[in-house]
Amino acid sequence: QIKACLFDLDGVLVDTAKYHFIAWRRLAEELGFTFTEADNERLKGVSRMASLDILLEIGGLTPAEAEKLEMAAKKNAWYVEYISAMDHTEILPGALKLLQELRQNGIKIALGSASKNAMMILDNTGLTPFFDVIIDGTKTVNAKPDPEVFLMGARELGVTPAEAVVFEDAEAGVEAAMRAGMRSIGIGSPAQLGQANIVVPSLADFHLAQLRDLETD
Ligand code: B16
Ligand code: MG
Repeated sequence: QIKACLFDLDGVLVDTAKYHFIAWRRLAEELGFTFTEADNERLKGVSRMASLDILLEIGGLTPAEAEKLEMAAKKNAWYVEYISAMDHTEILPGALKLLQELRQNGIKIALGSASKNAMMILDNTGLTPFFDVIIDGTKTVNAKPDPEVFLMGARELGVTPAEAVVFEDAEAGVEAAMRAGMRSIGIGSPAQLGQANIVVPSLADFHLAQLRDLETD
């Protein structure tokens, strides 16, 4: 029986990918190269430093570690500036309704995000009260596809992996769910998230009955 749902944040509950994109693009411009929206796809669900490595690879740059830390800090300061202006209007379609339905049905809810800025985003959008447990990038050591973030979430909720379902928009996140022994709902395209048990274009296309169907699979 499914007792808990674990949600990724960026790309599932809120569209912060656009803010990550403009902040990384600003850094690339400053470094003298172009960073496109297609390039940005590669950064989804990936940790901050791993994202920087991808960006630098695109630009053909190999700076020293200290410089890299400065670059990441700069990008993050811009990103925080952008997300500090977020409000509830930036919650993605279907997210609020699903969270409300889950609560009404006694299903526990956890956050499983790679972001170190998750708390600010949850607070600004008013989503914080929905969560029984919040696991974000400040609590984990290993980035997705490592299953750590979801295993920690399930443990704190007091459910087994088999009783938990993960909602993810990134390939690395779906893989992390699989490695945690959890079923997953992919939010996006089947071409990219084919490993998930169910793939829907957005949370607005997901219904509680589909969660029940998973139990009988
Ligand atoms: P930060 P998620 C991830 O969040 C983003 O998808 C990814 O693009 C970002 O680099 C990562 O968080 C780290 O974020 O720089 O704010 O710590 O999708 O796991 O909720
Ligand atoms: Mg995501």
